[in-house]
Amino acid sequence: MKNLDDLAVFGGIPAFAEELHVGRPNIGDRQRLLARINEILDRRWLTNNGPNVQEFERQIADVARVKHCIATCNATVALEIAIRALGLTGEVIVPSMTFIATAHALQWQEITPVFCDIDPETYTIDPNRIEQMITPRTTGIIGVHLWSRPCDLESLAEIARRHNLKLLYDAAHSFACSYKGRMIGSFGDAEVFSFHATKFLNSLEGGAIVTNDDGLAAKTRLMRNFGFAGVDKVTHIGTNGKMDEMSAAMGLTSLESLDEFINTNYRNYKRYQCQLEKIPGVSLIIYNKAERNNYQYIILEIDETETLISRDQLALILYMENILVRRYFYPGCHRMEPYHSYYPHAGLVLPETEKLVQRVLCLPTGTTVSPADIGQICQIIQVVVEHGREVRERLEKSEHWGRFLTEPPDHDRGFQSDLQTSDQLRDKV
Ligand code: T4K
Repeated sequence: MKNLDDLAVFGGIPAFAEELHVGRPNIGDRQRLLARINEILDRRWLTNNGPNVQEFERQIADVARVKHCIATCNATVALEIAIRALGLTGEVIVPSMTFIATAHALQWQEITPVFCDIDPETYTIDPNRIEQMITPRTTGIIGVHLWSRPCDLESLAEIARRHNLKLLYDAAHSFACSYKGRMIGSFGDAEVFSFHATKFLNSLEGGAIVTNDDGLAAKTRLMRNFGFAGVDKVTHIGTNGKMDEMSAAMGLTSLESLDEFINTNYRNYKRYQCQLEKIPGVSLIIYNKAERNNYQYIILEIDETETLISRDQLALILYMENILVRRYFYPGCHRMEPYHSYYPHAGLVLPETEKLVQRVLCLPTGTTVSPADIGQICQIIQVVVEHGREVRERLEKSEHWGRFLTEPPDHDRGFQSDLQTSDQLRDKV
């Protein structure tokens, strides 16, 4: 791609014949997976704490260097169970800059999520703003290790201790990451991982509660299985949060390729970084090289004052090229329902969140994305930014952008829409 007329948004052919997704699942050794599935079928033990789930729990606990792992059907249910097991009620302080599941897991149990702003450096919950949000109804804090970068764990622990609050971490993005040399998984009262298909290590659907607290582990185990403490004996309110054997088989197979997945993500990250660093106004979020990380999110920040085109304009251009970027986590939980109706002015106390959700774009990575793909993506970004002013002017006169503005998406799913090809996108946008 050399000039602007080659861009699909201006009538060129999309750079990719097939869509490039953010969150395309990594698949480990297919034969190993199929062998496991055959064993499951032969054994006729499909769920309810089967051998694959038990082994998966052992291995996850081992990687995270934590005493207990309770595997679940997904991370949202894991959060709900952990929240209930910790006895959270009333109000819980959470960042708005997270996937909606973090807030919903509270609201689902009629607990009010109180949205706290993020630190402008780390993009995780800002410890300096938490104390002013604590009320007599506050029972806990949920920190989110956003895009796998850890929260300020010492400060949060100190605030929780001082105010006698429970401390839970949404570590959905952070499996196999470390903080000051210690693996994520054993901080706070408990942490929750996600092994959803879009995560670098997946079990189809899946999640886990991890903790060093024996009592909490025993309680969450009961709660995951309707509260059964034995046949015909229920000792707790519970739900059905169990992981099934097929999911655990996928999880175990994925674990065998853990290093390969991380190496590929790292290679992709470095490739993006190397090609983007020469383009003014765009940068990738930085990961601390001294720590272990999974590099599963490639987060591009756009400084519109330099690029002259906005994040949304760049997103539209890339989308038209069949590069299905995402605006994670636009527009912030506080602007989604029911929270927006409950607290229409929440944005006033979330200035850093409001800024960040306008600046970031998540780019494709994982084992299905090749170095050549990354080269092409970066080249498009480079051409667009080099001609930022002209692109903006042409785009703003174009039907695509006009229609995009008159039918604005009300959240990211609306932006992504259900479109499959750039032709359909052209029709729609
Ligand atoms: N806390 C945090 C901080 C989280 O980020 C998440 C989940 C949770 C809690 C809850 O975890 P789980 O309960 O899900 O275990 C996706 C994932 O569904 C979600 O797990 C993830 N975070 C979130 C960041 O991303 P969507 O709504 O963006 O998914 P969707 O369907 O639009 O797919 C994303 C992209 O991946 C698309 O381009 C399509 C592609 N894809 C997706 C699937 C499922 C594939 O290519 N193949 C697939 O099988 O939420």
